Amino acid sequence: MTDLPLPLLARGKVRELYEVDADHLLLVASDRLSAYDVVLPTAVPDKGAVLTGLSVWWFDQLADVVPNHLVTARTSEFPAVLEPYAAQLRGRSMLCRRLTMVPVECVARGYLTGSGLKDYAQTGGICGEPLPPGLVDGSRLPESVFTPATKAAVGDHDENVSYDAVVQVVGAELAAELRRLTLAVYDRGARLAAERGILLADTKLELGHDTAGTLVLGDEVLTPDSSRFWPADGWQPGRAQPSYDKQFVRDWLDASGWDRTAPGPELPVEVVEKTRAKYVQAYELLTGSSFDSWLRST
Ligand code: PZK
Repeated sequence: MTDLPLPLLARGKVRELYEVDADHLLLVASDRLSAYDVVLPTAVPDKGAVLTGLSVWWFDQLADVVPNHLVTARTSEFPAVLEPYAAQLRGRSMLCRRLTMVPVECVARGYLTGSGLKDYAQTGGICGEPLPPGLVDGSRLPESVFTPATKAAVGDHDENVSYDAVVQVVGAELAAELRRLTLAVYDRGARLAAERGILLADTKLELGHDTAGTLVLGDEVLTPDSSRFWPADGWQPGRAQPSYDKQFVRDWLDASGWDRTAPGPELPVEVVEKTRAKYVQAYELLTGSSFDSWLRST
């Protein structure tokens, strides 16, 4: 994906994490996208930069709620060893402070879908939190809920766990802080996005401690890869909601006869172009700035 002269610490489905020095990491987002849990062979130009630009913007919006790990996204401020790679890294990479990550996937949901819907169908609640009867796929929840999960091995799905299970892993004090911060980030993000015509159905955060022991927001935040983005004007509880960013891809894949096994088919250029436009549109709607201005600022 990216061949940097740095140790690769972790590789996600569509991004990579490199060790820069003892205190710093470089998070690099690729232009790949996954659909039906398979990473497709076709890149969507600028997707990594859109997600990085959104994350950086959200970090700033959320600065009064929680501190974050971002040091800089300007390639000119990256360590000198990365200078030859500036063109490949521009817009899609963040130099971050190294944290000690909390081993809990911090998820907040404001709408019922996905694994939350599955849990609700089986138990009448999510992660042990009861919910009213009669909710359907896409229903708005009476209030946002913290639905933590434990990290699964690469390729597997995270497993929803109860709040009590989180207390067992990290203690009562940190569990309460994780819940408070996760809901505060989600509520702020969902309120702002809804004003711009985008429903943030749910989001997944990664939190960690810095060397001073402060809880810090890591990873990428409130992006279409870490959250479900739905167009507000297409919202209709009782069915699967259209995806803000991936719907053209899903529609084309559904009609292609693909059996949802890897590697997946190459996407036609018009699907790639329409999908790129959705990512750029999400950036510009949410931030109120041009995507070009993001690229220029890095
Ligand atoms: C860290 N991840 C998840 C993200 C991947 C995997 N600031 C940090 N300090 C220490 N560790 C992490 C972070 C961050 N962010 C994040 N795993 C470790 C992850 C991106 C790509 F492959």
